[in-house]
Amino acid sequence: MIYVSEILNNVVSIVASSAERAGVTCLTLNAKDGIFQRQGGDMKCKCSVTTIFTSTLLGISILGRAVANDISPKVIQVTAKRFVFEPAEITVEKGEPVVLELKSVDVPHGLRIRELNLDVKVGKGATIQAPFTPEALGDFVGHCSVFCGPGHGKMTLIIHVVKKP
Ligand SMILES: [Cu+2]
Repeated sequence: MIYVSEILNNVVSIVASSAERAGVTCLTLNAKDGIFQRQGGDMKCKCSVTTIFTSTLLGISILGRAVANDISPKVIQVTAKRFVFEPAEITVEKGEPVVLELKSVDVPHGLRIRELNLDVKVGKGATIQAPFTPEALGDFVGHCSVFCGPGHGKMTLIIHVVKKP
């Protein structure tokens, strides 16, 4: 009986320690008296779980920051109203994704900038999101593309596309 439990104990120890190395679990089992018991595994287990938890949190926060800084597009809010865009000029970086959030506070308006492949319309009192990535350097003049009254022709938004610093 002792002999059998000795072998069993060794097997369990090997399994437990390889599992532990793999970071899966950290229970140390013992086949003493034919009953599996934890043997001093608790403290180690807590440490490992805390370490894994902390590393995971750290990883998520680093990843989150990377996403916020580098991957998610910059949102630029522009308001359209008879007969201006506010602000009337914005600056973006070449190759950097941007989301233009265009809001109309009165009548329907639009914005068209052929060179930047931008052509959107926004309904009365609505807000739309126009994602784009400027691929050319320069100053581009966008025009309102929905007739909105006598000053419609002068309603422009200038987009400056500059080099990334
Ligand atoms: Cu207009």
